[in-house]
Amino acid sequence: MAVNDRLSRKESLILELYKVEAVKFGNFKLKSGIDSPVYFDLRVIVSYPALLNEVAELTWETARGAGCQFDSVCGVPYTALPIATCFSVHHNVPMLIRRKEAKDYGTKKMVEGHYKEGENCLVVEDVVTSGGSVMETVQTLQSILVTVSDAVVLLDREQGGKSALLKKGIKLHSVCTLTTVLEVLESNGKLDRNIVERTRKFIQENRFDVDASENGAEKIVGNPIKKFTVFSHADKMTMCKNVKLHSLYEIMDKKKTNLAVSVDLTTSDDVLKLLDAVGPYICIAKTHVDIIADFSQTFTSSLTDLARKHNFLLFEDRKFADIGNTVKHQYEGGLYQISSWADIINCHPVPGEGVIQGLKEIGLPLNRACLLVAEMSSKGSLAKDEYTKATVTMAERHKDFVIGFICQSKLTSDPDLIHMMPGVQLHAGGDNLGQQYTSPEVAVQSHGADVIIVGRGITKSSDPAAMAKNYQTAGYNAYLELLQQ
Ligand code: S5P
Repeated sequence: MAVNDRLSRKESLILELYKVEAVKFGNFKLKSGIDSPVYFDLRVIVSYPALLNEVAELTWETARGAGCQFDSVCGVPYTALPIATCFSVHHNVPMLIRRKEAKDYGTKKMVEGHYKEGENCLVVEDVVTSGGSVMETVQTLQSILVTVSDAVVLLDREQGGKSALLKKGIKLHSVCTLTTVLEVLESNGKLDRNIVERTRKFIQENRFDVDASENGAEKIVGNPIKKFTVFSHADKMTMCKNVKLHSLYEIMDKKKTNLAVSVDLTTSDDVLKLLDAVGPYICIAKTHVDIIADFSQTFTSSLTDLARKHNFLLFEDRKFADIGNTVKHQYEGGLYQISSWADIINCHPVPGEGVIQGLKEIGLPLNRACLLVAEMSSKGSLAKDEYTKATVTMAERHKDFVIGFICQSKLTSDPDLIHMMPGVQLHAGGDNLGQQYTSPEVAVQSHGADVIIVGRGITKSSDPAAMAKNYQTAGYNAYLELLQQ
């Protein structure tokens, strides 16, 4: 097809989209309360089959013209689904459907269709602003070990999505940009200069502030990166006084990982096998030894052997929550003798400082460390507000033993206190028992997690080692990006 021919098709497509009000100009109040002079709602194109077909054809030609190679296509739900369907049917390429329902994620498949691990999938989207929605679909595909190198979009709003995606290794190809839309509509007498200028100014001033791709209608997602004072792991090593925390930062720096795996498996063999496989990618192995059916002292000595072999710390997630005298016994004695092998334990601050004092009496002489559960990832958690604040004060008083928090947000900039965040998976969602997930990137960059804790995201994978590597890369890259801010 001649270039002029393509340009004229693009022009008539833009005019058609304007005609059916898929692109509107005026004053639109976005969900955030911000007034926007432009609004895109590509959902309407399903009512115009010829238009949908043309959108799909031009998008397909753009991907092919850019030399994209792929085994399958996947539309970002929901607006891009019909576009991807047209690709699939007209060009005989298999399609994958990404489920959007986050609920019950733990028990439901997130991707429908047959795929092979390692196949390359082209992600299709209608409008890209920050690139956030494309990235969510990419991460879902990566979580099933399908790779993505390219995404194609009808309209790039030129608000930073293209470079944000490129940073994550995804090349974005667009049929048209917002600049093209403005030029075409202005030269065809649909928009006057004032509107064009106003729209350009709005777009420039709102880079990364809105995400227009959710269901084809605009929504605010906020700035992706919150500013914290961020220090490198090497810097933290020199700043922190606690020896155990120092050795953790040393491991994180050396192995280039901020990933803790939560090995919630129920037999010794399964736990040990998994840890041997994911060992190279983690800084911490978190256990719940009381769920292991065949627990024995041999198991804990194998655990410590693996920790030495792969250089990670052992964190027994026992969440002590009783008076000091009781937790002392629970920590030191009983079947599990936790203090004899776990580098790190945690406790709820709910009983008051006695719980820390009791644990400290046992743990400190053994050079062990403790985390306080300041916030929880589960829905309706009562650990919030004043409770969380009081937890931070408690931690500050016991920094010889307490090295930080299990939390969901950045609570302090004290280098002696670390933030470990559970409730992390490659894509947001939850399980059917109240667990809530955020992505490694959001955990690190928006919630200030120093360590991400991932359980089923890795343990339920068909290839836990490859998946742990994915999480290591996602978590560590998010940290590196934050450092460069
Ligand atoms: O708030 C919390 C605190 C913890 S320690 N939320 C959590 O999920 N955890 C633990 O992290 C939980 O006990 C489990 O071992 C792990 C999360 O597992 P996943 O499979 O949901 O990633």
